Amino acid sequence: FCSALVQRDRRFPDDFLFGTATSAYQIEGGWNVDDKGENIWDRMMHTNPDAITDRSNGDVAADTYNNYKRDVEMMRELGLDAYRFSLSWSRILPNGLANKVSDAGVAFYNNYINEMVKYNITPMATLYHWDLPQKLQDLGGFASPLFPEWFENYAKVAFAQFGDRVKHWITFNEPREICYEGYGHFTKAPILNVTDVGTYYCAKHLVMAHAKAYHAYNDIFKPTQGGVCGITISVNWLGPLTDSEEDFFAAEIRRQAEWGLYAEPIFSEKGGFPQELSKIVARKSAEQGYPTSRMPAFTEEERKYVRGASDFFGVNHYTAFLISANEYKVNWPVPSVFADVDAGLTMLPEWEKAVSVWLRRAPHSIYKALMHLHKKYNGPIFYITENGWSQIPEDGCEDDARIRYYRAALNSVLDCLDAGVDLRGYMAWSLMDNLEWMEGYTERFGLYEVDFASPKKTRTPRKSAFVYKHIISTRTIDPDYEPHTRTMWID
Ligand code: GBH
Repeated sequence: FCSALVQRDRRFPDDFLFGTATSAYQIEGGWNVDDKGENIWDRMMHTNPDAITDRSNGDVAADTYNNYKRDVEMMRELGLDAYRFSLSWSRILPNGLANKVSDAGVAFYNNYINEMVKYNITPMATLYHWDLPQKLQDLGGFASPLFPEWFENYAKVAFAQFGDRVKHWITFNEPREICYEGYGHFTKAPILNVTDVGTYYCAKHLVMAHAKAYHAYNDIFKPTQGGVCGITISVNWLGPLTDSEEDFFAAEIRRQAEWGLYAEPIFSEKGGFPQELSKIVARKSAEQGYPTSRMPAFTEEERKYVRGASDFFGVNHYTAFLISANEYKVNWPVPSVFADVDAGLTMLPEWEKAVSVWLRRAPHSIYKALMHLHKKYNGPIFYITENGWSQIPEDGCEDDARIRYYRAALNSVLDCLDAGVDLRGYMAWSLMDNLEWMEGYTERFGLYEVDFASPKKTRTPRKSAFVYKHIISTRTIDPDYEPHTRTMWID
């Protein structure tokens, strides 16, 4: 029973959506064209360049603002079914609030979306991929209880402007990265590092904002537009290091803190924040002298409003970590989310390393993560909305490590489909090299290389682009396929 043969024979369904993903700030540039407002990444990168590995910023990035036709041409070259991109809030609403809609901002996205639709590429739009209007940050951002209202109003503008063509909506990209990294830590804008309550306050308001946008779509737009609205959560596989009961419990608590905070209120039957973690935080908060738990509660009404408020579960998946109750601990600030969890984490040395410190090719990690969610949340509809591999710029276009990664990942996707997981699509991160946040342009995730030094930001397909194209067109993974040319074509 030869596994290579089994793999060769397995097919992706014809209606499975193969795509790639990007986000506005990472590719668009045009940071101050027309009436676009300033966002928190514009502000942070301009005022605090030392925080960025190469002191770069997204002022121009891959200049998709001027190159969107070339981007769509690349989608056609790859033969993509779908493309996931994000809308820049401050490009559409320069004032952050919905009193004034920018004609130029709307025109840009209309052109971009129309170009995709013209070539039968399904647009999948993320409303928020980390670029909050600076003014709303000044007013408290996600820590403000007004945030859900601001977001709902922005979402309604987007649904009204683009919903005739966009049928797949994602409210937020990666709540964990927004809330933990931006509010509870210092690895994403607005680098608040409010360790005790930042993550938890943000989580509550983010989840409420998601639910408000979802209900607005459901009540006002879905009846005529007929699309779906979900959320994308980063779910790396987090399993126990050993078979001990302690490690099992530690892994569960770590999962609750990493993604349960955002998934549990929306996808669990009961709703509300994860139970064990809530208890731990409540107990520690009392010991630490806080008058109430550092993790805010949902009222009964809120719990019901949020529970079930999603048409699908978007998963960004990259890697796996092993969790230990006693080993590999670091000195987290006290109090903080990961001090609340109080567990250590590690990766195995035999897992192949990418350039990003957090990224390795961990075996079957997609399968483990999705099977876990599938069982826990009673078989929701899934999309994998990101999955990808990084290299240094100097590694160029012969990216065999990325090809190994994608083949393994997609094989794991086939395992999920065989096991009955309702997985409808897969978006590779990323269509092209882009601004990798705090790492600037030093880490590259693209199927296409971008020459950032060239005036046109020239895009060149890597070897992995040809392999992905072949997988999409044949609907199978041929482990021996070798592209015979490095010249791209459109089928
Ligand atoms: C995604 O996040 C993002 O959605 C996307 O914008 C990004 O370009 C892509 O990944 C590649 O990074 O610096 O060691 O503290 C993926 C999940 C989790 C990856 C947090 C970076 C930072 C860890 N991210 N992680 S560290």
